[in-house]
Amino acid sequence: MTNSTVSSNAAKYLALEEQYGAHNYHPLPVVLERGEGVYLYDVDGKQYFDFLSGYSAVNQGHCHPAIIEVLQKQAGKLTLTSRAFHNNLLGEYEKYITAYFGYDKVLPMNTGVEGGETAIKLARRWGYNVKGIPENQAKIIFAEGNFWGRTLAAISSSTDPSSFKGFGPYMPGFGLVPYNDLVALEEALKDTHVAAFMVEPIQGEAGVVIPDDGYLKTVRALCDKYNVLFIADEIQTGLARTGKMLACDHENVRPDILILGKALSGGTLPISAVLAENEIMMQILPGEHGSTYGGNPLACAVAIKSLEVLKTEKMVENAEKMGERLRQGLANLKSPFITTIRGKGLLNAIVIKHENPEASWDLCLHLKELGLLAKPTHGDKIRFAPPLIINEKQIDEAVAIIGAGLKLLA
Ligand code: IF1
Repeated sequence: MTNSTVSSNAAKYLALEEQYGAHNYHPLPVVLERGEGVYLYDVDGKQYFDFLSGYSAVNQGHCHPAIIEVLQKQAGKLTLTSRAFHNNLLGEYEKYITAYFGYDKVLPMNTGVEGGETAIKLARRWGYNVKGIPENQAKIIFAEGNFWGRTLAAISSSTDPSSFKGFGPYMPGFGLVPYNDLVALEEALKDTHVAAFMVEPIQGEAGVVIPDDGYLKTVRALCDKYNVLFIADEIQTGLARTGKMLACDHENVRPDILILGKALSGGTLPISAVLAENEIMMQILPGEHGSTYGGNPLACAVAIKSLEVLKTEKMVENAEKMGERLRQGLANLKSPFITTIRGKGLLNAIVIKHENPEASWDLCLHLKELGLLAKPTHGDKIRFAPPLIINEKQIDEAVAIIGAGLKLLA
């Protein structure tokens, strides 16, 4: 395993985290202090390409000027009213985002996992009130390899021991089918107690796993056939990341419940949203769900601008074009260590094959030294997901860095 040194300046910060912070992460040894567009800068002023984008939370680029301007202006005016009272931005935001994605209503939350929890509560409630599932018998089906957060419900659907082991007992009423397996899914949906199937259109954490063409279309058809809600977790794949506004748009399918997060704030603060038609959304009555910060005016202002710039700056089209260029550039490296290059738009991953089991980590350390930040997921996969504002010259520079890093792996 390559040792990566940090400057004495950076070491100070690592020591503080080591002593005073929970050890719930294993970050790359780099200490950042500034972000601008596709670049991050460490405490010593070194510049890096950000090829993780906060796990797709920074689609619009770090500190997007228009988003920051709105953030700063609203922050000095009104940041939180709680939902005990109304404010002048929540309705405006709700109108904007429901028109943007074509749903009757939105339920605003904060983190992505709260969005997932909200979607499951809505589905269960719909299951009881509309589908007629007997009380406390509702089932939710998930795909193996899913990741939708760290709460007890989220880990109860996980197939990754590093997510769920040692945190039991687990949430009842959750079932699993293999991802991209429509025969298994149809079998599971025949159970009349199933309220919903919740799935990522592309599995992010699993290593950018893309289902077969037509998978989402058939998921939609099977959910219709068996009167089951299709919940799309677009927290990582949504908001232009895959070269369409939503990853579901690649197959023109419309989920019954759409979950958004991450880039909904342009990487400035936690904002998530759950969108659905009235028949589903109105199953939750006043006082039955919410959150202190859900729908706060600061988040509303920021989310409107974050959504707006995706369109005005044509980030969907750019993600598609730059993603093609990135994958082609990686292929042209003809590296003996890359066995797979996969992705849609600017959600990509390479799979590394090397006798050294730590090769992916070592490669990320080399890339850090060369000026590009990325991190392995599940051992041998490295996600490459830069901000969607990246241009051709920057893609080419980044590919050259990745090529140089791969050469150091030999
Ligand atoms: C961490 C992973 C990615 C998500 C999808 C819901 C959520 C996430 C598809 C929950 C969050 C984050 C969590 C973050 C790292 C990152 C991640 F590596 F953990 F798995 F992206 F793949 N649905 N993903 O990807 O959203 O509650 O975090 O706002 O936990 O370190 P959240």
